[in-house]
Amino acid sequence: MKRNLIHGPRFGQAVIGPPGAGKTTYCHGIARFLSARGRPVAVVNLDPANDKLPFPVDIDVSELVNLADVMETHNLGPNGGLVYCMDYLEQNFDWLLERLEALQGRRYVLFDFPGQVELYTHGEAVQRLLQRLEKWGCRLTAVHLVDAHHCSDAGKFISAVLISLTTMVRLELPHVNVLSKVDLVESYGRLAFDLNFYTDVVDVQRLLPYVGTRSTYKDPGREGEEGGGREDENGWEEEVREGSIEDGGEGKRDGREAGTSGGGRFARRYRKLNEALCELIEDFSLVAFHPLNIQDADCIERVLAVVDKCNGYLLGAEERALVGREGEAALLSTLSGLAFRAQPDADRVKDVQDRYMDIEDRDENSLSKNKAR
Ligand SMILES: Nc1nc2c(ncn2[C@@H]2O[C@H](COP(=O)(O)OP(=O)(O)OP(=O)(O)O)[C@@H](O)[C@H]2O)c(=O)[nH]1
Ligand SMILES: [Mg+2]
Repeated sequence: MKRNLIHGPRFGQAVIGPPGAGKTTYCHGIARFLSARGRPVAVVNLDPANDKLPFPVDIDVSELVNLADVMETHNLGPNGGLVYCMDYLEQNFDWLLERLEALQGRRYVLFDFPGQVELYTHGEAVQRLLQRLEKWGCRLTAVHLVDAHHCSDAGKFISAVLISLTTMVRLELPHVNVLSKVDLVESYGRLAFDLNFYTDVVDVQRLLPYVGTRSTYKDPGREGEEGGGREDENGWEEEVREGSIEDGGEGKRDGREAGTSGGGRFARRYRKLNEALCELIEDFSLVAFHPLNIQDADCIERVLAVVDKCNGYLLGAEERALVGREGEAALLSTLSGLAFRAQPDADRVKDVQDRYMDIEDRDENSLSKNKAR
């Protein structure tokens, strides 16, 4: 540990997020971006389920522990197997440390974590692993990716925000939430609000009238309206929906498919649950998202600027020497606090929206709604 600190801290990112959110692609996109700008970088695969890596990495946890072997040896399923693997990695932390110390040059390190959400919201191995990396002298920002397609389903978006919040609170690291694949944000339907609404997460309760519809684009004039259908034996309401933009105006007959937009028992409970969740999210008021398309250099630059502010990378060796170790710790805590709650710049989000959302033919029910905020 001393050996490392003599040369100052290392910097990096713990890249986390649900399965398929784009973590591996992010690590390699960022690595390429930084390398092209002359910043030495290393990618560390910490996902033991990644048996076929789509990109080369500098350290691969599969050399220590591999999910397929663990499942077979211990007769575990994929989830239990992954929990076992992360515990094993944490117990063999020296294996990782040796490899990190052997990396040539003082590289910026990108850790590609597994996607299983419970590892961050319930488990402790990842938390402990991150604490040990920090003690070793690695200044990490947790970069939490959430797939932008969640924006097209109010219930899913609320859940995704809740997971982001729980992860922030549990990991206790400088934290940046990223709305990944923003180029595909409307591929599952038009959004009810403009992109700023989803990135700022300021007034999430406004999503409640849309909870239970497949797309968030729904006439909120129907808010609170009892569905005209009847409940099935489980309390789900079967209803014939009026035509909507995603079914081309034909309407669909199936309460489950249409979601929980009707007045069935479960639908009402689901809405109440979401009301409570929105209240909780607004009480904490910690989550905001930075939009990213990993192919878009402009987006990458903006995300990196926030991440670098969070982990203190923007402090040069001279600034660090000037304020001393204690001063540096205090400054870092202030910086990461500021970045932790940083709302993405509204004009910049608007730029991203102009690039990736079709806003031409929206009517007064959609985009204009959150302009008055
Ligand atoms: N259009 C678009 N696709 C993306 C972007 N980022 C990632 N993808 C795609 O999303 C899919 C999943 O990406 P991965 O990087 O494998 O996601 P992951 O989070 O590592 O997935 P797991 O390791 O399985 O949890 C891949 O097909 C990527 O090409 C993006 O910004 N835009
Ligand atoms: Mg991956």
